[in-house]
Parts: sequence; structure tokens; C-alpha cells
Amino acid sequence: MAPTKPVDGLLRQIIMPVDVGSDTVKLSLGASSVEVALKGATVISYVHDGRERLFVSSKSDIRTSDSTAIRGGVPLCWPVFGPPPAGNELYSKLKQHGFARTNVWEVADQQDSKDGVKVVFKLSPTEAIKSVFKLSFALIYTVDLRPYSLRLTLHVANPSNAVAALPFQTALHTYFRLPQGVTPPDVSVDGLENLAYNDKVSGEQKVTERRKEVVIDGPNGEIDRVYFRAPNELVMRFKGQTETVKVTKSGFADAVVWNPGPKKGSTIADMEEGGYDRYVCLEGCQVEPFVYLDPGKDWTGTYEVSFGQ
Ligand code: TA6
Repeated sequence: MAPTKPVDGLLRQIIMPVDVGSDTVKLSLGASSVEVALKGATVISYVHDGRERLFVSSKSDIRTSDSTAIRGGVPLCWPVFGPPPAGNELYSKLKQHGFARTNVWEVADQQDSKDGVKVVFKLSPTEAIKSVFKLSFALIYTVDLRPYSLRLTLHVANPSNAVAALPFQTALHTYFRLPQGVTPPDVSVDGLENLAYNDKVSGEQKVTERRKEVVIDGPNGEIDRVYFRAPNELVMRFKGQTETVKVTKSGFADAVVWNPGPKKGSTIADMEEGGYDRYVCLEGCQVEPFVYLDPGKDWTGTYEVSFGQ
């Protein structure tokens, strides 16, 4: 297969930087690669330094012909996060986490330079979407594979001819694959101390986090928390390992930490056997308040993953 543009170096002559298939798009940059399912523009693989960094359940169906959400990778939640708000006609036909993660996105653009490889995905209202959500919108999602990081940028626009404001929540629901030999109770997240959080396991609201390092150690192993106004840099650490995962975000004001633990995890229909032990979700989110975009306005959120020692 020939490269899309002249590139230097033997490796880049034999590996196409962007390979658009019928179900997925593959991006390659040296020893790094990313694969994005067109269903949901869901990033389903990020290989950095020869290692897969994302978890995807082997029970997931990544094909465009299937309409279920992919269990793993980076599902994109929009226009709601979690169950749609009750008692509001606008959201009454939406499923949990909205429709962006289950609809097929278009490839709008691709760019390849020495600084990275980018693919731009687009989702606009189709007839099927209009039947469950009546507002106008344009979503642009850029997956940017860089030499030392993966940067994801979501751009939401309310067209200038729209007749109403566009309210939404959103999340990049990232499932980080844990290193070999590490399970969720060995994982901690730094940067959440003193933040208010909603605990979706206990039902408590606006609790203050007292821990400097939040360990994934909830009841029955379950943790499901929305941290409000999270700092734009969060670090995930693994007990007994020096390597860290760094998340750098902007626009997404909140952060979610989620792992269902063995009890709940084994009841999730599309979870592979024992899969709940292989990941922790650390998500960049905008949960509270909803963003309200007037006609002609837009919003951008970025979420970048890199690694430290
Ligand atoms: O981000 C955490 C969460 O909202 C949890 O409450 C949990 O149920 C999870 O997302 C998975 O949701 P899903 O709809 O993919 O099963």
C-alpha cells in the first residue's frame, strides 16, 4: 500500500499513516498507532511504546452494522452523560450517554505531518438522530496521534440558523488498560483532593474528597464518581510501578473515575470474562452544569493522554 503523501524514513514508506476502512480508521506514527471505529468515532486502540493502552471487551462489536455501544476504548458521550434527565421532553427518547457513541461518523479530513497524524470525524443530524433529538448541532472530533501523546478534541457547534439553544453534557469515557499484573485496587488517581464529587455508588452528592491519592477501592471494588471542577492535569499511578498515565484536559470541567468491581462487573452483558479487572476509566467530562450554546456559538474540549516515569 502506498502512503497518501511523500514521507521520509523507511517505516513511513511501508505503513500508511491513515488507512480508512469500512469499519475503522487506522493511524500510524512510528511505533505508535491508533484505531478508531466509525461507530461512535470510538477510539478502540492506542498503542504507545509497543503496548496497548486501552481496554476493549472482546464481546464488543465494532462494526458499523451493529448499533450497540462499544464496551471500552474511548466512547464519546453526547448530548447527555449517564441517564438522560427525567421529565424533560428533549431527552425523553435518548439512551444512557446519548447517541454519539452509537451512530456512524463520517471522515471529514486527514492530515499527516512530521508532528503527527490527524483524522477529523464529523457527526451531523441524520433522520435517525432527528427522530430522537430535535435540536440542530454539528460535532467535529479530531483524533491526533502525536509522537508522545494522543490528543482528542471535541468541537460542538450550534449552527447560526438554529432556532434554539443547544444544551448538552459530554464525556470522553476512556477505559485505560492496566499494566500486566496490576488490578484496580493497585490504581490511584492524583489531583482530586478537596474537590466536590457525586458518589453514584452510595448516592451521596457533593461530598468533599479528602484523599490526595484516590485509590480504586470502593465497596465490592466499585467506584463511580463525578468530580466537579477537576484540575486540567490528572495522573494515574500503579502500585509498584514507576510508569504513570497523564491526562491533560481543557474545556471538560469535570472528571469521572469508574470501575464496576467484580460483583457489578460480572453482570455487565458485554464485559469479557474478568474484564472489569483490566481497566480503570478516567474520563474528561462536562456534567454539571450543562453547556448551553446559543445559535452561532461553539464549544471545544480537549483531552490528551501521555505517559511519565
Ligand atoms: O462513567 C461512568 C458511568 O456513567 C457509570 O455510571 C457506568 O454505568 C458506566 O458509565 C458505563 O455505562 P454504560 O452505559 O457504557 O454501561
